[in-house]
Amino acid sequence: MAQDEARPGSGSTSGDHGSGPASGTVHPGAAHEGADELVQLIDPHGVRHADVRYDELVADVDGPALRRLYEDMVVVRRIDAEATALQRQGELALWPPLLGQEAAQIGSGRALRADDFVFSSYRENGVAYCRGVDLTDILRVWRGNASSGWDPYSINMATPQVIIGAQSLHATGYAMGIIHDGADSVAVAYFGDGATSQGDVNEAMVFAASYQAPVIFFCQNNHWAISEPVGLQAHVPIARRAPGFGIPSVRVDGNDVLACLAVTREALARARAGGGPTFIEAVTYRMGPHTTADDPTRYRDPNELEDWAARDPLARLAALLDSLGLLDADYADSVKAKADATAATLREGCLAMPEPAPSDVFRHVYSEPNSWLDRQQDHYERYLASFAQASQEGSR
Ligand SMILES: Cc1ncc(C[n+]2csc(CCOP(=O)(O)OP(=O)(O)O)c2C)c(N)n1
Ligand SMILES: [Mg+2]
Repeated sequence: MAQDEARPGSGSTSGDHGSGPASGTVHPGAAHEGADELVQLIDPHGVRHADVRYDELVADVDGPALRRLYEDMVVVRRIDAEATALQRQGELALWPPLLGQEAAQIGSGRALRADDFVFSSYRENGVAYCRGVDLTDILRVWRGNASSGWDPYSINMATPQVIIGAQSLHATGYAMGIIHDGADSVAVAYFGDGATSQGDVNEAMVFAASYQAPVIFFCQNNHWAISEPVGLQAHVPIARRAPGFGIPSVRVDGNDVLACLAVTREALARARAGGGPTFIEAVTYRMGPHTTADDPTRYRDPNELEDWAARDPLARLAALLDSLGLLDADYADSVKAKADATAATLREGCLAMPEPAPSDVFRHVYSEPNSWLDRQQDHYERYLASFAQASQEGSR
């Protein structure tokens, strides 16, 4: 099956993942039949399906917990919309929207422990939210005010990696360090479908398998790498690649927050128990542009977007909550108010960010003084000062 045909709802949605490889988990060396199926616990209509294998992994997710996942997704979507608006208003240079990928990010992000460590790309603002990032920090780089956003150790999440796939090596190296420390935390690398064509991701998988490193490769297959459809670079489901490296993999409905939580918990438990890496392919869809500098109407069939809008991750959880009597008007209003208040905080933080001095660009390049850089800074400051001098002379 070509990648672009492999969508939630196109395979079995019976949810019976209890029997060997047909569970959706690809074991190294296993036959591929059934491996392309998606783990799905909540279907696009909001119907919860029983699952022999994964139900027990989310047995604690009761009504209030489902509501918390819903709130997270609503708030993260609102943050994303506000940041997109800030860019359109000229307050940010660029923004990479995550619209449509909320379930993949919240489901996996909420599975993690505080001492796990995340290495992400630029689109995982929903994961950063789960890690407890200060909202202003996610905007600093996009406003052009800083070279980096936050202290990675403050939330155990590295700042976003823009070099496609590089963070998979960082995560694997960190995970090898976890083994040396004798700890039971886990490193998680988030990357996209396009990143799986990068050497870095493939090299990371070789090392992760060789060292049985406690790392999760969490691939959000959002069907596009800028304007390249996933089917161009992956003629088979991406999850099939990992078993070739000796890494078990699973395909999950990336628009189903509960299923994403379940498969991530399973992978975390495997890693903590010394079982090594897992590759998760979360099949989702980038409903917005690649970034605010992109116009997807130039390369994307509008019908495709319409198909995926019908599988919206928030709408299906809302439908499930509604069927459980957990989405009354008062509650819906309170969630909206929380999302609006969060967006207001984001906007305030953005507008109140202090402008950096031009010479700040030289700070944080090296941890120790560097005479070569000091000389450059000196030249640059004299160059800037020459403008002030010239304007003074001109006004005389
Ligand atoms: C090493 C490298 N090559 C090329 C680019 C340019 N680039 C930026 S985003 C992107 C597409 C990435 O697609 P994917 O991995 O699917 O992630 P998504 O943007 O869909 O989340 C490319 C090629 C880059 N940043 N780094
Ligand atoms: Mg992609």
